[in-house]
Amino acid sequence: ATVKTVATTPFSGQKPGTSGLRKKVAVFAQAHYLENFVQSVFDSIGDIAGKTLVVGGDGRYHNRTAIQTILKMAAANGFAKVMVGRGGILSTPAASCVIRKYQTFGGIILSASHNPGGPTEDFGIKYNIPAGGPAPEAITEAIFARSEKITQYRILDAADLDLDRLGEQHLGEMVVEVFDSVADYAELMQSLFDFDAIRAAFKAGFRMKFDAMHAVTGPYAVEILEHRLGAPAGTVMNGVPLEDFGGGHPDPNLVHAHDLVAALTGAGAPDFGAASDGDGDRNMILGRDFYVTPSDSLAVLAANATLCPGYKAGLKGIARSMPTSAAPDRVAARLGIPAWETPTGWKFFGTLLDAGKATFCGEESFGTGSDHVREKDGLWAVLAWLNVLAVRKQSVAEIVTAHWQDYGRNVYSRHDYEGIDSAAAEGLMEHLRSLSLKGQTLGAYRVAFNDDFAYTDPVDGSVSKKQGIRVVFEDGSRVVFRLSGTGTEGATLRVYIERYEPDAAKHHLDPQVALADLISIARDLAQIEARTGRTEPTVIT
Ligand code: VG1
Ligand code: CO
Repeated sequence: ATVKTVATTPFSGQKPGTSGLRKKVAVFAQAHYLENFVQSVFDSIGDIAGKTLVVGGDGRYHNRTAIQTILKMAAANGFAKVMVGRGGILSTPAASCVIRKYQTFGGIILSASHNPGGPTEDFGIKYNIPAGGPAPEAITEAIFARSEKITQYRILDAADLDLDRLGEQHLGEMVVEVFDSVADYAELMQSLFDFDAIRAAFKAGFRMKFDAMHAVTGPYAVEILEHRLGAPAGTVMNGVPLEDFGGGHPDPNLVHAHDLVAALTGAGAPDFGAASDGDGDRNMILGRDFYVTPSDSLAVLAANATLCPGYKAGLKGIARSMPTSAAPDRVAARLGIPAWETPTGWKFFGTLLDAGKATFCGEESFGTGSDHVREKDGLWAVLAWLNVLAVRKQSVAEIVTAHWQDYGRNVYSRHDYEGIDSAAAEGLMEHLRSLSLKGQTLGAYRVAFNDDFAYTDPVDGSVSKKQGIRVVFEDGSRVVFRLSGTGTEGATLRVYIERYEPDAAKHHLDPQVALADLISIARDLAQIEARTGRTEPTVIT
């Protein structure tokens, strides 16, 4: 096999967003497009000679093609070894687990997460650092800068490898090891949670449904829930990963995980329901006729963490993204541990986890996780809930409502306006940025302050600006506005609404009702209808 040096010219817009570079498949399929980005990664991460890289993806359309290219480029650029999940499959948390366990020089994860897959849908790529987490901004910016100047890339002229055959193969000087995508991850989960207690619960008749949404978690969930924990066959729904996710939208929320929601509704429904997304890092938690808001899920798990063997010693701190509700902060205060508020995106939790300042982290966008890896972890959250349910022997609804009674409820909702005109979206954000609202009264609320959230990392001092417009009221209620950094079409406006409700008599109210006045304040402030033409959000969570 010979190394080819291929002349190329830059593509504009190879800038990683909230979680890597995400584009339509047709964009990635252009000659040199993927190669340019991968070479830009290899040129930006330091000396790779003799090192090991992990590669895998969520199995979506173009996954295998991209992996073959990356393997040949890794060989041509001097990696000694690449570890690939069998069939090219690795969930995002499993990739993080393997990077850490085998102390590799990071990994490349191929995913567009919750975005649909297929020839006309989305693809994505990101580099994770040796600690196992998404590359921090300094690195993603270096990759982008490199992509704008690139003139050539290196690739081995060789035949494709068999990604389905376990064991070692060779690509020139480089070893390619195809390994079991599930085993290391399942072992890690077993070390953190009380599998005996969960197994006993299933044996005693506890029932759940897990919706893998035809995405990457199918094989992980079947192995862990059905094989290791003894849940009945059929507990995992849509468990076979498909290149187009069965035509669905692998986003675990009330809109897209409708099969699961239907299965959890009514008297005969199972005790517990959960779903994960395209790449396995998100989770949605349901009880029978009960939905757990992700912010509450983080708070409840943190309050109950010591019931899980891996967290028996307690938590060092809790971190949440800025738009996530303050429910976890209340738990941190009670526990006497720090509560951290970071910008949106898991990459901002890495330094806190590495420094031992936080143990649990979460985002309102169905992301929950801990210091066991450096990504959010869908099945981890499911197992944490199973562990808590098995020990407390109460229903999901009982546990959450008791939590609200104890701490008060941070009533919360997110409204997404998807696919709006990009210029209109930018104009809307500029308008919000220009407002000075301090001291003004809006409906029943007085504005304490408004700003564009800026973050200084408490560990490495790096500064991230323009992370979302906050309008914070004197009673702690908030509305927050951001533009999505993961979409591939037009712009998506996210509006986050939160109000604290201490009165237990009002905890049962539908958040859309309880938040109605703040929702209309947010609409008016941002002039949503006038600027976007939209009267209603496309997705409410
Ligand atoms: C969204 C979520 C964010 C999450 C990111 C990646 O980003 O809001 O909380 O970290 O997706 O999740 P944005 O910029 O679209 O709001 V995943 O599961 O797509 O890797
Ligand atoms: Co994801």
